[in-house]
Amino acid sequence: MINPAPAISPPPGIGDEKPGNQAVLDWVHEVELLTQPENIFWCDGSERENDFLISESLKQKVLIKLNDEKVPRSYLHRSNPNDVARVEQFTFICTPTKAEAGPTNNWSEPTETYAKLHGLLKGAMRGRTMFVVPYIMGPADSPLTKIGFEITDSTYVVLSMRIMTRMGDIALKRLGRDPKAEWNRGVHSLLDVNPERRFICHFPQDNAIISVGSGYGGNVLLSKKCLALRIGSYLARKQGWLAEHMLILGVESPAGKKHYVAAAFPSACGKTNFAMLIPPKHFAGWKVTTVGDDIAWMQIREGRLWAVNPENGYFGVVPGTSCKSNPNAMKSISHDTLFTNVALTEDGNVWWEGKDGTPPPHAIDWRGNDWTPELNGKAAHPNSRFATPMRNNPVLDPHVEDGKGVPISAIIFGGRRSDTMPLVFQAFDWEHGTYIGSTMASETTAAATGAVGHVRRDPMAMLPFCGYNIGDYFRHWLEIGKRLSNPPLIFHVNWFRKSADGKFLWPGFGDNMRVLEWIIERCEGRGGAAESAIGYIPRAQDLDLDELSSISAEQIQELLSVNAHEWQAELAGHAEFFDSLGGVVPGELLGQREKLAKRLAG
Ligand code: GTP
Ligand code: SPV
Ligand code: MN
Repeated sequence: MINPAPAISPPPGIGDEKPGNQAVLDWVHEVELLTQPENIFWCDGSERENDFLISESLKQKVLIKLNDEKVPRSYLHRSNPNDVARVEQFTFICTPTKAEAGPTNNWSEPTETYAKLHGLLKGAMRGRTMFVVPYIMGPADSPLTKIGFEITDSTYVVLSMRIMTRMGDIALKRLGRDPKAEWNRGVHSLLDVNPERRFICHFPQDNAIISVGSGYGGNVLLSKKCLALRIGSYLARKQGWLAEHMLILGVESPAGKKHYVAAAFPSACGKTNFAMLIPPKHFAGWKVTTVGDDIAWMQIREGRLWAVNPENGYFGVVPGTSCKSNPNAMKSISHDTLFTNVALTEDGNVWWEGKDGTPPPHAIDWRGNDWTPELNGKAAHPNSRFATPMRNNPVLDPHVEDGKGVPISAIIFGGRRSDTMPLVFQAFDWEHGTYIGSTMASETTAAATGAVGHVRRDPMAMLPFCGYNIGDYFRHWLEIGKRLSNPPLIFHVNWFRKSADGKFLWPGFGDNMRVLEWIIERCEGRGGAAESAIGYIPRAQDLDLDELSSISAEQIQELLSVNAHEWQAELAGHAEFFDSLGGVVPGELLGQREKLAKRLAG
């Protein structure tokens, strides 16, 4: 077998500064005894360390340097072609009982799972360097902030964690010397990057994660889906807050009034794009700013929900990103960016489907093979990604480092639905909104392995990320609502409804501002709507559609319509989903389904 991560030998002064906390030292020693690495590299997050790791990764061909004039200080990584997305079928929640993991998670018994994984990890880092990455999730001064340590044998993981988290000394300072301090233990090894030995396992009761056999994104950047969502949601329920798969954006009107909204869309369904939205010309004076593009941690203060983004960077979908669809993302990734699985042009630039300009006559595709536009294959993998620091975002919100977070006026659920779901509608109240979130559905995307384009229920966009029983999660949402004297209003959007000839009805992207403005108006007690069976829906005259010539009045009607046949099927889908959960759904939500059925029956 070719060793995918040969050891590196740092010069003195790099990788040798141990933390002062004995509990961490003990744990690292245990993992060292198990995995038997050639050496241990203690990461401090410094520039010098980063430069060294980049130079070693270039030597080992883990990274390819891009043209420094076209994309300064940026690199391309190609993952193993068998390892290009999250693997939900190999993701496990290893709570003491199966009931705690609930009907939507793969469960495996913790003692047996530790034994199996320790078997796989035994000697796994022979001839390799074991990196210890200290990091925090959340602003330095937030009460929600969590400390994590990730042990990994991949330099790509270390370099990505430096972008995606606040990494290094900042975490050691926060940890201090207290042996009882709380921190997450993450162990990652590439092993031989074999899908048959690929497991992403969570032990929420131990605040621990073990991931083996992958080198890709959400499988291995243990801060992100594993800690911030799966373990995070488990802790959030115990501690009375919410850990959600949501973007957070700020929206300021020309009069200077600012609101924050959080939105849960499933993977590859538009969070990053919405979080960086540039309003169309017609909305001169409106401004959208980004707090986060993927994860929101929210707590109750003074009867409201306040949100922080635990991350430090964006791990975003590349294909489709252009100056037309998302200019702020294009600026963000124009320098200091780590690309994964995009195509490489002859002049050392990056290329992907949907980028501005004409395709290059020749490139190297994401697998490392020759590519020309005449070939039918994709140049970039559909789930190719960028990792870029949030500091690169020209519309980064000024409150992103604010430990108390930002107050949330609206929560938006949304999915990729070619039919049934109107462009936007508003829940009657929190309980109804929780029902809408709990029955959400979306077409599957390339962000996870498996079939793409089939509609599945994905409650609150958390199906792959809820670290405990989904019934208890729904109950937690209902409980949070009861504690809020000033709850956010809840909405559902669908940018992806299609006409009979299979084309998107709504232009999307910047024009989503038109929907966002209506949402803000509703939050301010203004904004017209018609009451329908499914919630409040704007009439065409309630939306600002000026200067939107690309779309006809009939299309608007279709976008805002509730089709009785489709909604009967939808209602049946809700029942089927709730039934499939085997009795864990709270009575309030079953009651909401009955009420919806009555309203639809008219
Ligand atoms: P994750 O990082 O996987 O959680 O994805 P995400 O929810 O951040 O999705 P992202 O914004 O990266 O968008 C995913 C895909 O949807 C991209 O190909 C976008 O171009 C496309 N997309 C985003 N917003 C819109 C929209 O308003 N309309 C249409 N038609 N496509 C959109
Ligand atoms: C998602 O799939 O929702 C992502 C990408 O944000 S990954 O980090 O791979 O999970
Ligand atoms: Mn995501």
